[in-house]
Amino acid sequence: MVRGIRIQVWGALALVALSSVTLLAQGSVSGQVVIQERPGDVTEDLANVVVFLEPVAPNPRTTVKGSTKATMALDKRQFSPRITVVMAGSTIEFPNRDPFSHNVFSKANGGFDTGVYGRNRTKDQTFEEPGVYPLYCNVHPRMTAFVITLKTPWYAQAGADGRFELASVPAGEYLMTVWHDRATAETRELSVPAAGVRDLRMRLDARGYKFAQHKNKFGKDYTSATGDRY
Ligand SMILES: [Cu+2]
Repeated sequence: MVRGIRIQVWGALALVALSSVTLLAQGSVSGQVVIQERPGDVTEDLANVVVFLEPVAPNPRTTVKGSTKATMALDKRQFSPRITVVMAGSTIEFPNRDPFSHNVFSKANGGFDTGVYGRNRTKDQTFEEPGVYPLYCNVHPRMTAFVITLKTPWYAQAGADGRFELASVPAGEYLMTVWHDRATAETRELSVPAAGVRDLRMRLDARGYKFAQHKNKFGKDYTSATGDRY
């Protein structure tokens, strides 16, 4: 009986040791992104920054399959949140919380169109292909949002101060991409040791950004008839 307990204790200790080793091999990757603006412009949308790591050579330890569910509400004539990052294969719900009708469509990666739907109704869409999907509403020209679908689980959105942290990244070689809707994405190689990487400094250039009104789902300009009268 005593011997049995001892074996259990040793077994538990071995488990603790094993999980410590596993934990040691996964560090966090953190840093801060700044956006270079035209003179006099102040960055107010740093929380739109998305950072993700893709393993250079996928192996069983860095190949993770997963899909998640996320919600982007249609609320006060806006998508909320405005940017959502998920793994490819994930489904996003678009509940309409306004007392009038909305629509969600995208032309990217094959595109989709939920049709127009009213208050308290919801539609969902599964995003199979990895990529960036600009989302629009065919009723309200100012409603814009982005869904980013990835093949990697190592991604994060920055805070309002541009700081980001990706937790539990297995040690290895990665391509690190920093994305923002007003800038050209930057990609660099990143070697992640078991202890992780801290204080990365990344800079994006938004000086070339120019707002352009997108077309409606028919590829035409929005007119007042399909504009804000709903
Ligand atoms: Cu709308």
